[in-house]
Amino acid sequence: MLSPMPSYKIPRRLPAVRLTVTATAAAWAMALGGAAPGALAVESGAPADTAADRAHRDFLDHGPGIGVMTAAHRGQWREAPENSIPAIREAFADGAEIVEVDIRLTKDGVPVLMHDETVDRTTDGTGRVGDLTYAQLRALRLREGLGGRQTALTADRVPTLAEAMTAARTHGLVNLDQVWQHREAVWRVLEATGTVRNGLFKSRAPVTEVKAFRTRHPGALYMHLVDDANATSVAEFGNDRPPAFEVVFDEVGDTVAGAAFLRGLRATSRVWINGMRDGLAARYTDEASLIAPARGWATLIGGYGASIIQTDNVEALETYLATGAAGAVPTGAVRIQGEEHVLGGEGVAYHDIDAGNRGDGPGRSGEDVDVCDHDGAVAVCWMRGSEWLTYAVDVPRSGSYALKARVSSPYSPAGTYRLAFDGGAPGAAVRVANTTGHHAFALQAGGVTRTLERGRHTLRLSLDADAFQNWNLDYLQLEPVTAPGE
Ligand SMILES: [Ca+2]
Ligand SMILES: [Ca+2]
Ligand SMILES: [Ca+2]
Repeated sequence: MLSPMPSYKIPRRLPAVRLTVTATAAAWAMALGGAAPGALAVESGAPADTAADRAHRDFLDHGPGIGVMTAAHRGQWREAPENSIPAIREAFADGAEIVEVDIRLTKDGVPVLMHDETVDRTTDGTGRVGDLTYAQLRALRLREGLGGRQTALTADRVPTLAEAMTAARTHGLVNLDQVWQHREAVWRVLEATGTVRNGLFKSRAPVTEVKAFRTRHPGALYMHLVDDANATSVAEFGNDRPPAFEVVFDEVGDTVAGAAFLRGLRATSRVWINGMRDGLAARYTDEASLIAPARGWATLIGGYGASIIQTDNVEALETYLATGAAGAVPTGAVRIQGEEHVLGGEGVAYHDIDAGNRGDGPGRSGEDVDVCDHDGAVAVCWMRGSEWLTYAVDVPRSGSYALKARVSSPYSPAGTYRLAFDGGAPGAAVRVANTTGHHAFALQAGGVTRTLERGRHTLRLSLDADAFQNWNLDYLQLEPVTAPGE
């Protein structure tokens, strides 16, 4: 893919500071090499500068030296149910300045957080949000992560917008998605909760409608969404441009992905680009970033001028912004890509139960192993009972290694695997846990530790024939276990 323009500077920033009460002052003092700014402000009698104050100020700053802001898609759903209060808290704690949430109205007109039209995916209930009263909705329990019918229930409930805004008040901004048609009701909630400075409206509505809203509520933060269908709307703002534009391009050749167009936006506003899926910013995705930053975040920032990135991987993006590295192999560890199996064919190097590559990813020519490309994550897919794969593993240093696997599956159970080294007997079955989506990869500890000598080993991964199997393998990882005192 082409990098479209002379590069923007990729700003490095301090590692994310956990927003826990006990850690904040000390962490800032350590990070800055001095006293915590909050503590100084309190001592001098000035009001403390909250993370939300800083996010509000940063959002309105489009100057050349600005840092990149992180927006957490549906909150930190890797640690809590999407669009839940814990997901909002965890996103901010993990370093996001902005949390994206989706708003719908209940039958009795209460704005609540829910992405889908129905509650089926994310709760233990069924039906349309608009057909349920708030009391009915509140009786439901949210499922973990991205939900799904086989995903475990939590004790968390569907939050109201008022609860979400209150949770964010001192921590950061809230990108209010799907609210434009209810914008006045939403505005009233922001006023009532004292969170006018936290709420970020967005739409791709006609510019006259946007201008009327911004005139009526001069304090409202607003971002305008542009793609090739409404690229001309930018000019209609004249000299009264919003502080941010969300740019969506499914192809690198789109008008809105052009260098001149993006330079024009950057001159007056922040540029928000999405990394969650293919087609939001061509194929520059979160997952591609984890393989090589140039395939995602580095190019979005350096080439396309992104100054806000919305992500499904807050921690990895924060690490990238702090260090310049993404998806790095831990020191001393060995990563074995699932799709990089030994060659040699069916029955020799692997066993795959149906001919050819059933996946849409870059399988090896003439081989039957199924390889999928899940928004940039290249993984073995269509994994079924009785299948097996072999790998050549170069161990750099003799010692004890813990085995982990980066996997995905929306099922409970998802499946199991066994590992055998150097022709030995397969080990105990390792259970794959539901990650709440085929596209939701997570590194899971296998509970297996092996002592391995330095040098090349053969590793065979096999799936029991008598167990349910429907999961995807991005990679296996051997991580050195450090003995105490070593
Ligand atoms: Ca196959
Ligand atoms: Ca298969
Ligand atoms: Ca892989």
